[in-house]
Amino acid sequence: MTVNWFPGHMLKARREIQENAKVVDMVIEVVDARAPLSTTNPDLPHLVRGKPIIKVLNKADLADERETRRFISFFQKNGIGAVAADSLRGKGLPDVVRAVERVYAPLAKTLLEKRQRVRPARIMIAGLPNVGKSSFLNSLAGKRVVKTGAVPGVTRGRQWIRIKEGIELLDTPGVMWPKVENDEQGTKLALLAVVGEKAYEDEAVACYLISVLKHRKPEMLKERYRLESWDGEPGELLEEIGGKRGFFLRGGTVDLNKTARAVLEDFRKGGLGRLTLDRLPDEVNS
Ligand SMILES: Nc1nc2c(ncn2[C@@H]2O[C@H](COP(=O)(O)OP(=O)(O)OP(=O)(O)O)[C@@H](O)[C@H]2O)c(=O)[nH]1
Ligand SMILES: [Mg+2]
Repeated sequence: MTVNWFPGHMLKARREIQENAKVVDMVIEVVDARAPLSTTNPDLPHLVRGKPIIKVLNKADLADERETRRFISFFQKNGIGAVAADSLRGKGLPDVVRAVERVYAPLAKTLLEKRQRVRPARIMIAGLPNVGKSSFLNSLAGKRVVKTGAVPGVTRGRQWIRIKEGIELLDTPGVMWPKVENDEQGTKLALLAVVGEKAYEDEAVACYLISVLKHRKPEMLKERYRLESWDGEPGELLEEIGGKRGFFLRGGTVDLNKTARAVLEDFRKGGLGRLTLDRLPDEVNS
């Protein structure tokens, strides 16, 4: 029997997204550009009942630029508007605004045809923990933050932020929880700090990272940690890294746990360069 364990706060967050979706015209789903598929929650379209979704591939500054461009055209080919962003430096925002306007255009046209006033496009942000929802919201709102106040009626209590003429943003992003389909995806989520520290072994996550780097950026791995070669198994390389860093336990064995944490921190801070973890579906077997 599978136990369907779903804590109360997760249920509440889901319900909130469902409720908020009713009063918005579209949803911006923030994903991590380093793993745009693994940080997507496949339930979102269902939760928001088919409201248009625009994907923002955030933290694009940490992802491989070429891979990001390929993911964006992949999503676009599948009819999903997608834009790359770096919320810390405010990059990609004009593209986001254009994408919003493009999605809203047909809705605005319908309103005009019905001789109704075209009101501002209303947007909700949603995404997994730590993908950068709040940073993105702040950078999109920028200095132009105008809380337009609670709107009477169904939207009572919700705060809207006027982004520019014609676009309003719900001030609280919806947190989604990941749907972990397999071990590799879970490991990627741990690497990106989407799932908590306790969910995965640091050593296993660091070894996964080393195996990816060994395959995709061996020179970088070798140089960064001054390795003799990159031939070894990930566990052996981790041990060599710890030795080079002087992370020893009493008795002289390498402190693998400390080494793993240092390597993970290195990656998360961008110290290992740009790296995209997900592969496009057509690349999986290549
Ligand atoms: N390099 C880089 N870091 C970013 C970017 N956006 C956010 N971050 C960092 O990622 C971390 C998480 O950002 P938040 O904006 O708090 O993410 P969130 O999705 O709101 O997280 P929760 O509220 O915990 O769900 C912070 O350390 C941010 O500084 C980005 O575009 N590039
Ligand atoms: Mg937040």
